[in-house]
Amino acid sequence: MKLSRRKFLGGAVAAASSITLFNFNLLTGSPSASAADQPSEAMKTFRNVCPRNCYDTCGMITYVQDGILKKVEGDPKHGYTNGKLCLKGYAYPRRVYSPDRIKYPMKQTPRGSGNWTRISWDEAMDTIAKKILDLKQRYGSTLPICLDKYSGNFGIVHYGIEGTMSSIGYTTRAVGTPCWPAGIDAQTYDFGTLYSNDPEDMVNAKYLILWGQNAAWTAIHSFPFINKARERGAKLVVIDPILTSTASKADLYIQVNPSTDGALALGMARYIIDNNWVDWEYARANSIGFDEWVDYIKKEVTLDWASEKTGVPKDIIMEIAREYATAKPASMWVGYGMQRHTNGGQNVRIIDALGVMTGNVGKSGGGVNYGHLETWGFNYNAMVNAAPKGSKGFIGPDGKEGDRAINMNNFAHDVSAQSDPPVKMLWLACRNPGAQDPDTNAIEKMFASMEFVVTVDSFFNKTVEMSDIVLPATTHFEDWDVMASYWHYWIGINERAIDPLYESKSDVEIAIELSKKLNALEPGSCTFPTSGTPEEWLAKEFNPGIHQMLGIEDYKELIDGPRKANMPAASWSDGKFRTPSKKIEIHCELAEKNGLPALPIWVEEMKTPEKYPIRFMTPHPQHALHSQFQNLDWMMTANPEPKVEIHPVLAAKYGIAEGNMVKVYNDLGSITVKAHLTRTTSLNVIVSYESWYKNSNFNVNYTLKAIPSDMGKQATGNDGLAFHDNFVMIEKA
Ligand SMILES: Nc1nc2c(c(=O)[nH]1)N[C@H]1C(S)=C(S)[C@@H](COP(=O)(O)OP(=O)(O)OC[C@H]3O[C@@H](n4cnc5c(=O)[nH]c(N)nc54)[C@H](O)[C@@H]3O)O[C@H]1N2
Ligand SMILES: Nc1nc2c(c(=O)[nH]1)N[C@H]1C(S)=C(S)[C@@H](COP(=O)(O)OP(=O)(O)OC[C@H]3O[C@@H](n4cnc5c(=O)[nH]c(N)nc54)[C@H](O)[C@@H]3O)O[C@H]1N2
Ligand code: SF4
Ligand SMILES: [Mo]
Repeated sequence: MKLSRRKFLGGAVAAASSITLFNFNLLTGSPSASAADQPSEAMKTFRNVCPRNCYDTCGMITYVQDGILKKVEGDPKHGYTNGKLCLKGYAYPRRVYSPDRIKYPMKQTPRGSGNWTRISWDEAMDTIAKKILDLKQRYGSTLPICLDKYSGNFGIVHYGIEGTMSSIGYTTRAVGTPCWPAGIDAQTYDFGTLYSNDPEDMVNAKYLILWGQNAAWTAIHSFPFINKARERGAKLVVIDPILTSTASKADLYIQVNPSTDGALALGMARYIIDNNWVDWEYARANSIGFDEWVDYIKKEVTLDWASEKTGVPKDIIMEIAREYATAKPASMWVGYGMQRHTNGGQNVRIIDALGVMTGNVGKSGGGVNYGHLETWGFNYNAMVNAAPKGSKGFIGPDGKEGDRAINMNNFAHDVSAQSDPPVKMLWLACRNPGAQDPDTNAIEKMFASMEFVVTVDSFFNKTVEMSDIVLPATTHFEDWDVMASYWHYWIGINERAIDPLYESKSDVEIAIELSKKLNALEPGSCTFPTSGTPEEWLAKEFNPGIHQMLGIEDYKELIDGPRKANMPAASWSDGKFRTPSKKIEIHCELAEKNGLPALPIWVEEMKTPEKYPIRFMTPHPQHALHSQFQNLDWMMTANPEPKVEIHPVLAAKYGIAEGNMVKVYNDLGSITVKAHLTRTTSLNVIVSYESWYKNSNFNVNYTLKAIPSDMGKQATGNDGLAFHDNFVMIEKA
């Protein structure tokens, strides 16, 4: 029977009889047993951690009765998230028991038709394994198989997804990160790696600049620490082209022209030099090239130039320069939004240098804070699998045989560009390129050209719609895992609080199933272990280094509560920088070798094309984490539809009124979305928060070109994406 997606989902609701049985309460999210005559078990609690790609990585307490997840709360033992969650976190029961969850392995014939039928795990694995073996036989290697995994679930055991691929042979891999690569490279050039102060240490700041960072939405648990600093007298400055929720909380909001933050920081540096607020002793003792940079600023930078470039009045530049340089200690938090530009990495390097010049690096209450990976030293046991004997790989420029890397940030084009051998099969897990990647039309075309597509997910998202087979993924309440954060220093585990719902399996269990099937069909064709429970997989991730860092002897101690890594509050407080020179490299030869300026000098921003004079910014949404959460009923109540925010003066120019439908378009594609007129944005910038709404074609990425940012290659394999250098035209639809 041919079912439309809508019909199928309707059918799925009826199939979820276990939920209706429990009288799932729409308002509280607490399923209460309707069978009143049945004695209930006592409520049990479990420890979980939100595994999303979110700064906060919240500790959770999960309440379970009679095998049903009743509610989740913040874990009071988690010192950073402190017993609170965001709305998305509290909505987890709506996600776990969502009628829209993918419940069983399903196949779609033909792909894209909406004609889904339920199949058994055995049939799913048989079809997939036979396709893998067929491709290997036809092409002499598994290189036609391409994995795209990113941040749907950042749990350490989920690196088993990479393990699935390495265990079948050398494959094609999407490499890179859309989040933060330009800034990572900037900090790698400057300090040797990215390494930030403990965010709890923000309480010690006397002055705080949030630079292109929307913490009120994307890292809400930082606010108690920021507010504590303010109670102690600190001033909060927010620099953003949009008057965000975060900006609305600031003592001073600075509406900077997009992509000109480097000019603002250079203007500040000039004023700091002119007034001799420079911490010469710190800068000269700890860095190389500092005087050369000061000479550049004296020669090339004026306050008038900085003001004109950035749109920030001169007296404001002087005010923040003076305050930042003299507050001691002053903290900067550089967000990922501001580096999503063609000069984004360079702008971060200039901001880094501003921190060095004022002696704010290596200090409690200071730092140029961006993120860190200091607590991620797990074994990645599920990821490490030798390719089967005799596997043929891709010979890289270094002559070594291995996987073939392609650019995650230009996925559609890079997959299509492969010819020797071509990519024929995609495996997607924790990844939704149909919604999240640039150039959605190119993504759709590329998917259509594939022989076979497998997606592992929990919801029928845009990528699943373009797949042949979908496998149902467990949620983190149904699985064991361990979670680290790229922002705070806490680590916690996910207990299996409830049994996997329906026929869902975790990503490592899927790898086990695939290995069994492949080895049955062709012995030796897959090296992934064919046994192991999820908890055993978790246990294998720990090592003495992690134990010591957390002050534990066994991972089970994390069931009593998350632990904080034993590390200094201030990054770089030991002055041991990880650059080749062991100093902060204001003059960086590695950057120069990579074709970038050696010094943190101004690099021009991308110019607005004449045909498309409006910048279309698409930052991260409040009620979604990319394509996750916004599809849930609670989120639809909180935020029922997408909007494009337009300044009233710009709207008037195009005859657009509040609530009108607006076509936003450029050479690449178009979207039609409802206008919201607001002065929170500037005259030539419109804003739509990227997100996936259920039953909606809204997807900002139809208009987004895959323009690279300036940095990222050095540390992450590929340059980042200039998401916010996207230009469009608008008209009333
Ligand atoms: N609620 C929620 N939380 C999230 C996410 C989510 O989707 N939803 N995503 C998570 C992920 S994966 C990431 S990478 C992080 C991202 O975390 P953030 O960096 O906070 O998020 P963004 O919204 O991408 O960008 C932050 C701000 O940068 C601004 N910006 C853009 N261009 C410029 C510029 O040129 N200069 C300046 N000064 N500002 C600029 C944007 O207007 C935006 O307000 O958040 C994580 N947390
Ligand atoms: N226009 C625009 N586009 C952007 C951005 C932007 O600022 N503007 N931001 C970019 C950034 S920073 C990021 S990080 C990317 C995010 O891109 P993605 O990582 O693709 O985004 P998500 O929507 O978080 O997750 C992808 C999928 O993982 C699934 N998933 C969750 N848990 C599991 C699991 O345990 N197993 C499996 N197999 N699947 C699971 C989810 O259901 C979801 O469908 O988007 C990028 N795209
Ligand atoms: S999405 Fe972020 S803030 Fe919300 S519960 Fe998860 S980790 Fe916490
Ligand atoms: Mo991200």
